[in-house]
Amino acid sequence: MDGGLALAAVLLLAACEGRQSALDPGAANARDILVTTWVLFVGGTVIFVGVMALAVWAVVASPERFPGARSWVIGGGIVFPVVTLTVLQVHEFGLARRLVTLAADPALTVEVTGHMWWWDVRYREPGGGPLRSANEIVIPAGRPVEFRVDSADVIHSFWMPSLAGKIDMIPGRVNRLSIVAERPGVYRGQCAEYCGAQHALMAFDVIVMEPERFDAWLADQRRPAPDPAEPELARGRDAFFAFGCQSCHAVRGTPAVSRIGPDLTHVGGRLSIGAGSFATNVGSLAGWIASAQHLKPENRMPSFDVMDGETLRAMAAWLESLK
Ligand code: HEC
Ligand SMILES: [Cu+2]
Repeated sequence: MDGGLALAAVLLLAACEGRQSALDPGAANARDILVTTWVLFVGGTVIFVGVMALAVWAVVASPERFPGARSWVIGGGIVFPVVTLTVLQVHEFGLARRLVTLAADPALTVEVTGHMWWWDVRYREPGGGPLRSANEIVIPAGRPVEFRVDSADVIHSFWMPSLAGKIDMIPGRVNRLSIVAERPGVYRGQCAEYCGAQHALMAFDVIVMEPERFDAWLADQRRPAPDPAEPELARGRDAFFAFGCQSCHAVRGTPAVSRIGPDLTHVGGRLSIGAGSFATNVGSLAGWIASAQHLKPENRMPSFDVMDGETLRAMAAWLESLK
């Protein structure tokens, strides 16, 4: 029994850490929310235990051993809740204000548009043009970053539990959020508003980099896709166009410019595909192309299951080479 309890406690505590945990904050925004969570949880527990103890006492004690009935009602029933709730409300106003306060001049703006069921991402530096990516967000540590989110279809919710609270992604409206990520690392975000069949597979990786590394990364992302270095990769690229992938995807540096699906210019350099669903490698890319509808039913990309194996491998290898 004791062993079981200890094991349960260890498992529960272990679940608090990790790349998608509101209990393991990596930014002031998330830390503020966590502190409030603990205050409510511990305070609520203490009050609950106190009220239950009083209730038991009231039942078992004889009336003459329970003096001051009136002052219990006024003190416990009116004064205590009014004082406690007023203090909490004031704290809450302050918290809400801090959470929505935008940095005066963010070092980077990241625009994110929710689609059923993936994320279109644009980076903008002050004075710079937009740089498009998808399903992965890279930001510098220690610098203020502003997110501007909206939706292309239904209401989604943009949530990076380790870094900030949720904000709704609403069609036709831009919601904003400022954060300063404190430490480099890989975090995970997730859509937090039910948005259809594949809501659960609408996630993304968040990579927080040291500022110098981030600058190098961003400069590198501006590069268009390189020309294929090997005949197999060239074959993969040609097949990409022969099968009409460009009708939904963009690969900068090629004639593919469509915005219906995720930008694939640097897809091979991203940690995952299918909106945070599968680790990126030649195998998962080939699997996705051949059976997107099997891996993520009803997503907006058809399965291309009519290709011969060699063509499929070449296409996957080309995409994987787009780092
Ligand atoms: C009808 C539009 C359409 C066509 C045609 C299409 N795709 Fe897609 N593709 C999508 C959409 C939409 C997604 C996002 C799916 C999701 O995760 O919900 C996607 C996702 C992907 C991804 C994963 C990207 C990521 O960052 O998660 C890859 C890789 C991909 N497509 C490759 C291809 C290839 C190769 C072809 C041609 C054989 C192709 N697509 C044809 C619409 C399309
Ligand atoms: Cu969603």
